[in-house]
Amino acid sequence: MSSTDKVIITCAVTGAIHTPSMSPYLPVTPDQIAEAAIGAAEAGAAILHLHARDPETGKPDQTPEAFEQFLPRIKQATDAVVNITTGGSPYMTVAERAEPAARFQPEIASLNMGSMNFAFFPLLAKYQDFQHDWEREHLENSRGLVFRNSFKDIEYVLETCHGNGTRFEFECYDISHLYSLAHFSDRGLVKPPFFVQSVFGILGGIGTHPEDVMHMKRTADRLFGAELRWSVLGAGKDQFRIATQALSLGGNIRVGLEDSIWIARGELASSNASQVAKARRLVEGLGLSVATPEDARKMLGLKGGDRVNF
Ligand code: KMH
Ligand code: ZN
Repeated sequence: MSSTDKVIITCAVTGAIHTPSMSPYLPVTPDQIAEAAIGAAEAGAAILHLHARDPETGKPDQTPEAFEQFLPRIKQATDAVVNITTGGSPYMTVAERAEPAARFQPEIASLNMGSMNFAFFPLLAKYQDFQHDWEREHLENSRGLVFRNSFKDIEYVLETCHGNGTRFEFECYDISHLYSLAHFSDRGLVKPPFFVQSVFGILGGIGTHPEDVMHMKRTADRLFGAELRWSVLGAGKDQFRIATQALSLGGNIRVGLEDSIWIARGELASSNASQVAKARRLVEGLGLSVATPEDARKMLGLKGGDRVNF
């Protein structure tokens, strides 16, 4: 893995897993998403990983029109790197999921590296009252949910973004996904450096044990060597424990309400910025420094914030 004492903090501000009834702080409207993203950038996030939602119901909305409501505002207010999801929600088709990244040609788009069960129904034990009808179904239906990312789907996203200069956050939820990324590298369809986002703790993916983190790192190091730019995200309560382990191993980290609505045990995060500020304290406490957006652009070989289409 390339070694530097600069750590990229990514903030994923809203996502498509949590629902409005779980936290009053989950950004839902374009104004809330823009404010959350700008606050996260001011707190030290170099990269903003973005999803959109329906402002009335909070349901994930992957139409370009939904993203158009906040992308220009974020670009005007910050220099942070904008990363548009192509994961959208696991309930959507890959064609729907790829549309916003194809249209707005961001510096980074996420790219999910394998098909898997993607389950959040155990949250039903914790939440009984919902503000919107879709929320209960969203959780319940995840018992049968397969997040489809076949080789054909991955090729589709690559082809759709081909020629736009968009690079990728390769989301790897298991060891096999690293091998799929190596396959695309062997075919010359993806180019180094490889920004690998290792995801721990999704039911259907790898767990959150320190040995899981080590195994992911060792395998990624072996497959990608000096071309690896390794980042981690821990889902839910394990977010900061996994971030701390990865920091001590030379990794980059992702936080944000997409992945965890908590700031401490039993305490909701009142903003994305509060999680970024905590991440910053961890980084600096270990004698490392927080990468600026310009640092992140150099580390990941990005095209520049002036070459996007929004
Ligand atoms: N919430 C992450 C575990 C994407 O946007 O492409 C999954 C994710 C997928 O971030
Ligand atoms: Zn996402």
